Amino acid sequence: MSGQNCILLGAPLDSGKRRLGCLMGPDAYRTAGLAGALTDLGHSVTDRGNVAPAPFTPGQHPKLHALEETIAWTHSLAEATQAALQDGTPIIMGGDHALASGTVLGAMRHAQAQERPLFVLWLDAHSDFHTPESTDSGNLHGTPLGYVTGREGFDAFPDLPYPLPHDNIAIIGLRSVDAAERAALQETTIQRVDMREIDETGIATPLNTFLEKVAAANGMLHVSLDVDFLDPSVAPAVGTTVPGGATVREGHLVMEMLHDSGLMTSLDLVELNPFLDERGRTAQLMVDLAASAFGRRVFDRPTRAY
Ligand code: B3U
Ligand code: MN
Ligand code: MN
Repeated sequence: MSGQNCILLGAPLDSGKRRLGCLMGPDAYRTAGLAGALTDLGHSVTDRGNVAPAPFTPGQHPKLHALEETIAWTHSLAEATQAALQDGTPIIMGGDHALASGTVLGAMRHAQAQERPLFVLWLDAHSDFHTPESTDSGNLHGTPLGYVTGREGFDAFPDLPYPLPHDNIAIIGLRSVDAAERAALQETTIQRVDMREIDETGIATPLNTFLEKVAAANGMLHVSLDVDFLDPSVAPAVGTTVPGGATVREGHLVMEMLHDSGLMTSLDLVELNPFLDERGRTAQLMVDLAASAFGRRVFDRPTRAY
């Protein structure tokens, strides 16, 4: 594959939960050398700097944390992502996972304009499928998949052009799903891959199933990589660590397969909290994973046709 136009967007959104630090994420990715890693692979890279939230007035909500700020980010990130998709492959440097309400919305708008379906691959220990009603924590980083699929209670958020179909979503890495999410998810056709399935079949099998579906539909593919997809022993810089996560090797395999598929059209890197990192190792691992998704490999091999 020839060089891509990689567009870096900083999204220092820290409003999706109470523990602060993800606002330092974009600069940690810059410091860890994300742009250089992509340039070395033959891509052209433009860093558009950091996005800012749309103007907002903070309010008080009995349960939801920083609702107005998160909605303001959803507006601005949707616009920035949609604009970047017109020029290349956006890589959104978060920021916590609440940012994906904006980036997926932008990707949905872009895909609709292209008359192509959008697919979403969610790499995460959590399912992030809550609604503002069902969340116990009140943390909106637990709600973006609920929002983009058109669940109820998101009236104050930007209108969706259409609800993202459940058939177009896969969540891989699951090991922390709240009871309300579990009940709701089981009513859907979202492809739900927990760690048990990964242990039983290997991670490539369910990923191939999903990528084949994306390819058959000529879909666009937004990938949202949460740091906690990875095991905390290798990726400690995240507020919500859950033991038993993906290994470094599983992470790279997913990214290499995404590259070989040629299907990924946008990528979120979310939940990195540099304040919790150990000498930058989590930031560095996330940069290395992104490099694998853009073609870094040990040896060339015949690519699989999807
Ligand atoms: N499901 C819990 C925990 C959580 C979701 N996403 C993260 N943590 N990172 C919640 O608060 O909604
Ligand atoms: Mn998440
Ligand atoms: Mn998570």
